[in-house]
Amino acid sequence: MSAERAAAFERFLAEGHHGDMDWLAREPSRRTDPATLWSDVRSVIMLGVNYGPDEDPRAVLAARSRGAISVYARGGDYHDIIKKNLKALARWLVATAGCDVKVFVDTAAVMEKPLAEAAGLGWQGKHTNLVSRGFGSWLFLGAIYTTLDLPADTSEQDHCGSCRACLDSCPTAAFPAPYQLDARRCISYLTIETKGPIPREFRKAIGNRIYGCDDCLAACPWNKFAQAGREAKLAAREALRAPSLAELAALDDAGFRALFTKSPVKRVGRDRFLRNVLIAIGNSGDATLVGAAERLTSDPNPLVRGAAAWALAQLLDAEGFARRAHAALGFEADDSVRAEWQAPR
Ligand code: B12
Ligand code: SF4
Ligand code: SF4
Repeated sequence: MSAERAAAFERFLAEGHHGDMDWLAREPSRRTDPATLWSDVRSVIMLGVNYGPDEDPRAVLAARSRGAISVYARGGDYHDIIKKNLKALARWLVATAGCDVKVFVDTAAVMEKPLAEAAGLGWQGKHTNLVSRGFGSWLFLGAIYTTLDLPADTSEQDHCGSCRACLDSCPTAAFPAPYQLDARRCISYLTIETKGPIPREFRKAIGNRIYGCDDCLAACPWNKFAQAGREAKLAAREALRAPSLAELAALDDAGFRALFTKSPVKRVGRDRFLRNVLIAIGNSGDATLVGAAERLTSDPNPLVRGAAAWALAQLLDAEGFARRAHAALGFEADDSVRAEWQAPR
């Protein structure tokens, strides 16, 4: 990876843009220098898998009583699906060329985007993701590190030009500058990585996005060349295209696991997911969802109870909320939940 990109990564960490993702800051040289991760590596083969949606993923944002799950999480878990395919390819490589290999998708200390750019798959756009001339912003990435000495491809050029559609589309102003993301402001980070309550300043802007966000990707004009993905296991499940918030709010642990079996959503667990659903309920303007939020004010998990209090604060009038808060504060012992009942709306 170029020294310039390595320096940009160091700056991202120094500015704290990684938030609570401490694992990103652990041994940064393993990310910026593949040979530090594995000293035998001679070449990196980068792969992209098209997961282009078959509809505008932003359409569901207008259906405020429904939840918006980002495109990458509407189907099966790409980590498992792509890793399986990469392993098959790696086995073939080993059998054919007699080399050693390691296979990575997302979770290892590998900077997949700069590596994919260097391999000519696309360029890192102003939204910081890889954009491809053939597939727009909808490529998952994976890597095969190998001991084989392969000729290097030509790196792709930046084709963003004067466009800034992705930067202007972000609901939470998460880009301090083009090509830089402050993850702490990104809805993807807030709904997936954040373990505690979502900071108040972002709750309204989150709208009905309950897992991830696609706004900057979907705004990219290069998507006009994109095609719907063809990997059946990655295709959107009907139940996850625009799920009803009322139904999601009723999920217990077993129901959550059953609905999200083999889905990346499973990773956040039922309680964090319900927190997100309650933020969306608060933003729905739908009075029929008061009962769902009300039920969750007595959930065993404080994260859920606190988000339920916030949702009620949005849906009830001031007098109704004050009455409800007074009753709850009579028995609520958790400080973070008490703060939600006491906070100004
Ligand atoms: C941490 C992480 C996140 C974090 C931080 C995202 C980020 N942009 O860093 C959070 C949780 C927010 C996140 C969100 C998402 N993620 Co994510 N994430 C990762 C992960 C694990 C590491 C990324 C990383 O190293 N970040 C650290 C930053 C500093 O690195 P960077 O983005 O490359 O930053 C570079 C630029 O800032 C650049 N730069 C700085 N200044 C300048 C100036 C110029 C002129 C240029 C050209 C460049 C430049 O230099 C830096 C170093 O290269 C990768 C998987 C992996 N192992 O690589 C997936 C990955 C990046 N995520 C992915 C996806 C799909 C998403 C989401 C779309 C999911 C969703 N729908 O909600 C969103 C997109 C949000 C966004 N706009 O980036 C895909 C992206 C695929 C692609 N086509 O690029 C990846 C590659 C996973 C995969 N295997 O497919 N993600
Ligand atoms: S994923 Fe959403 S919140 Fe995150 S940077 Fe893109 S538009 Fe902004
Ligand atoms: S929306 Fe425009 S600026 Fe953003 S990545 Fe796409 S081409 Fe680049």
